[in-house]
Amino acid sequence: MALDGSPDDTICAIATPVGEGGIGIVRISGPNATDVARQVIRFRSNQSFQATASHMLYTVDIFGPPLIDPHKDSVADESWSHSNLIDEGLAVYMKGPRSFTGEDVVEIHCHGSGIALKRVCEACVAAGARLAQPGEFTKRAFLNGRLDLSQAEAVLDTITAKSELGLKMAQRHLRGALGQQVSGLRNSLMAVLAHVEAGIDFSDEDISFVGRTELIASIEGTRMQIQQMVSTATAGRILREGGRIAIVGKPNVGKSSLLNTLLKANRAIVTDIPGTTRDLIEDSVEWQGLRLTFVDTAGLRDTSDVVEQEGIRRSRMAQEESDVVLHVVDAAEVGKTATAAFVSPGLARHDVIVMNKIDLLNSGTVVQLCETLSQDSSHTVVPISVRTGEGIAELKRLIEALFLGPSLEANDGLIITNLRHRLALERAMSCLDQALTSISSDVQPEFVAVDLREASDALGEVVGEITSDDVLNRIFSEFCIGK
Ligand SMILES: Nc1nc2c(ncn2[C@@H]2O[C@H](COP(=O)(O)OP(=O)(O)O)[C@@H](O)[C@H]2O)c(=O)[nH]1
Ligand SMILES: [Mg+2]
Repeated sequence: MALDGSPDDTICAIATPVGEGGIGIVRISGPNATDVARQVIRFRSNQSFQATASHMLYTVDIFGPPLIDPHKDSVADESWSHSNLIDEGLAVYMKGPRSFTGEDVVEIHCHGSGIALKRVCEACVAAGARLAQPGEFTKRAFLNGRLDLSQAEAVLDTITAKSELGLKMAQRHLRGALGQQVSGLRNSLMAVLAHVEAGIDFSDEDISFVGRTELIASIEGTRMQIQQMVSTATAGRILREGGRIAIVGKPNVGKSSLLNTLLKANRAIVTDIPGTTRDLIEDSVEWQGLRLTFVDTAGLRDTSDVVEQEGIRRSRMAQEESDVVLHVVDAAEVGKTATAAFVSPGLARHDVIVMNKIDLLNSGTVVQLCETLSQDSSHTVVPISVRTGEGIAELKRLIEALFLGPSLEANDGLIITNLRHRLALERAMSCLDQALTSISSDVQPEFVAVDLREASDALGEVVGEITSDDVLNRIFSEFCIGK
């Protein structure tokens, strides 16, 4: 949705979720916020907005749209009768710039009734406010310099957080940690750029303001820091959206049993009949603040059953769409045949081989099979028994480590969770690469300056110092109305 409408308008919206709740809040922001509110609420204590202290809560009666007296052509005082009463509640006035948007803000808190809130909003519109567009409050906060763009996006991430860790990261971004890091990098690039440009200006006099080695070292240093940030992006996406783990393997190896154990629920049917699971079965759990979705799949085998064939096709798809794949094999079977038969060609970097049913073998054999299988496949092999529970804790720890381990420690725990940020950082990196190539092939400093400026602009986009209206509109239209 386009965010037209003048920034000088006073806007209003229901700020709490749809549905019934203890309380609901209508937020009004803009130059006429108090004028609008004055027509909708009456202070119980006979106060007025001029006299009320900012950032205090007051008990109020809330009234519907004022009736116009046709003879007087103005708001009739008697019309503030009880027939117009919507609800009683509280009002708070936050005088700009000490408010979320930086403008004058009034919040009207009433009971969380959908009807009451809608009527309060209508009353505000009748009193001269306009309904806010999605994200318009946050957009104003950004335009008024209350938040940088990465912080504004963190507001959305906070609202939509899917896990505790996702919330924690959104909060770090909201407090400006990412903005500070990126601005710091941008400032150091600008300093380098200034030197290069000074070098250009004085080139006739052949004065080199910054030594070549120094220049290269400085650009490489910045590039490395950006790369470190980019390397956290996969973990960031998983924090935001959660991770997907597919459980695949031949029929009857214990995939569904494993799913049930990991979910601690009897989600999938388990039988000793091969081909029991024919469709994808998935469910999510939260571990260590991380939301993980496990997908149980149909066993992979040649079959003439069309339903099972479709199930197998879906297994392959689930495998492709997952971040991690658990390849389950039956320990007793591994013992019988050459291990090569168990190393599926579809093994990807993060995949794990899970050797189930180790309760059927003695522990010496298990250790030996694990070693051979992991050597032949160059993958981690985790021996487990769903039946006895052996190895399950180790498997869980491994999965957690795969998702969060290295990236959480990189970059001081600050993680890139937003695709837009990642793309901008990658662009900055490739501009710096270009600059480094230019320097090493001795091209004119002017070209180096262009690349450095582009890199610095790309960083500026992350915090919103350099951003087009289109981009802003796209970002804020993702918000809900009232935010
Ligand atoms: N001995 C033993 N049997 C298991 C174990 N895990 C699963 N099974 C059995 O193996 C059979 C197939 O299990 P299921 O989960 O349906 O396998 P799927 O076809 O891969 O989904 C069932 O009879 C399970 O009870 C295990 O750790 N040890
Ligand atoms: Mg199954």
